[in-house]
Amino acid sequence: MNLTINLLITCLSISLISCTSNQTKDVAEKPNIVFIMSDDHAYQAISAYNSGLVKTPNIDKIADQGIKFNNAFVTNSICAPSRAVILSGKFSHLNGVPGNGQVFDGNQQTFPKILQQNGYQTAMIGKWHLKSHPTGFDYWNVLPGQGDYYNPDFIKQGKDTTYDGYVTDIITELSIDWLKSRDKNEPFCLLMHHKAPHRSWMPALKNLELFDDAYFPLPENFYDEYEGKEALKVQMLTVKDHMDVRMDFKIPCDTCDTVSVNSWAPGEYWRRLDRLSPDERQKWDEAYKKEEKEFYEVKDDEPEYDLWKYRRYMEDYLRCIVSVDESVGRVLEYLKENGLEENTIIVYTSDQGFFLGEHGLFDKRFMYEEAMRSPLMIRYPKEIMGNLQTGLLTQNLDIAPTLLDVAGISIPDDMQGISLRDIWQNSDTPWRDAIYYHYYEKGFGATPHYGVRTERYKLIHFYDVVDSWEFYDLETDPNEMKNLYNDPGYEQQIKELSDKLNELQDLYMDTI
Ligand SMILES: [Ca+2]
Repeated sequence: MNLTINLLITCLSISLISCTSNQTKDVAEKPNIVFIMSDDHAYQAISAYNSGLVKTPNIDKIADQGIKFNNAFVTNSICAPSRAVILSGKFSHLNGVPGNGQVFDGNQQTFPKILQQNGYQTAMIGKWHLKSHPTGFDYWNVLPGQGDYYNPDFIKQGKDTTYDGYVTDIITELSIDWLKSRDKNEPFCLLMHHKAPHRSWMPALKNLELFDDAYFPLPENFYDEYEGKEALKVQMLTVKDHMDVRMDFKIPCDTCDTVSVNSWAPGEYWRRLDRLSPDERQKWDEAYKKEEKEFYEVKDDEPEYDLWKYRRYMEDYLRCIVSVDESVGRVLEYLKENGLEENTIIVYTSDQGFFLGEHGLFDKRFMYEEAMRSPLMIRYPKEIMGNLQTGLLTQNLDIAPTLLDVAGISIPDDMQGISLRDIWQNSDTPWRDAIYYHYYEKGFGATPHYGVRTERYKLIHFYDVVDSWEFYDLETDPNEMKNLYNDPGYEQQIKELSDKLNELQDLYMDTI
């Protein structure tokens, strides 16, 4: 495998002595862990994955100097469930958080708890979103619920507190402050979880005019008509029809038609904006005047209005990404300046992927590629020489076992993931040939579904709101436009995937 060759060549070029001494140090010195996770960060909006949309030079560094996972998936594409899977290393049906409504039981086993029991200083800073207070952390300072973008409230070790500023900057500063104050004789594990770029995509005030002149072409399957896709016909998550003029496009139009579903009422949006000081609010209003003017020019011209909606979506979403990238740069810089680069494993990921107009959608939830797949990259110079990538099928389920493995701690038998360390250390390790997915929530017109994805094929069963099956050949149809489930000629492949689905449900103990 290419990975082995790359590693071997790099190792030999440094000389055998240095490789040997690294191995000795591994035993003596526990690695530090910095786990950075953003919320709803699509891999399409990371230049290491897609150079066409936005530049993310700092996030890219983690991939350039480490390993980039090109087929990293979640088990259940929505915020709280993904976080519970990552912490526990178990699927949603076993960790107690199948949807955003459940409370995470903090008494259960998590990887930070195990690290703490093994001498690690642990910290959780930023978006937690699991309803119960964090457990297993020496220090925690988290946003209540979804949190706010501006001058946000936090819960610091159980105590309500408020910080002035922009949430991404605050999470970064709190994280660096904690790194500075830690006991330098012990290894550490920092979880830095950004709120951004979650809806409703409110950028840092200094970035409100970024991308003003940019052109964002619609994705080629923006106008997917959902033929053979019964679940997509009933969802309420399209850019065209389900974004709110005020909350999503930031246009202060009280008479405009608006879409308010679930808790995302416009009132909620204004409450969030009310957090700005009068000076900040003035800056905000000034910055969006251009967009407001454009809105009245295009709103009655449908094709133009669609383009405009997509552009409004991309502008604010990407403005939020720019701050996340800056944050990663600041953390990398701190590690470098403090001699922590070599012995720290840095992970960058998102709690899931996100649709940036593919199939006409925003949001996540569905088992289509853009929502199910997340960015994942790991930098760990002691073991990964850099510029590696892999297409093996990985899941957020694997993060807990990976971090425990790197820390030299045995992985509990009841964790369901596999250590990714095997991928960069031992190319001959047999790897999974399929992944299992199960989404449960019904919000925004979404239908619960489960399915299986192999390297080439995907089989999905929607149940409850809509009962239907979908089957895709990702090699001939990477945009998942043609549901082949009822087409003649695929019976054999569908049978194989169906058997695989049953096998994985048994393996992971998911009784449907
Ligand atoms: Ca999310």
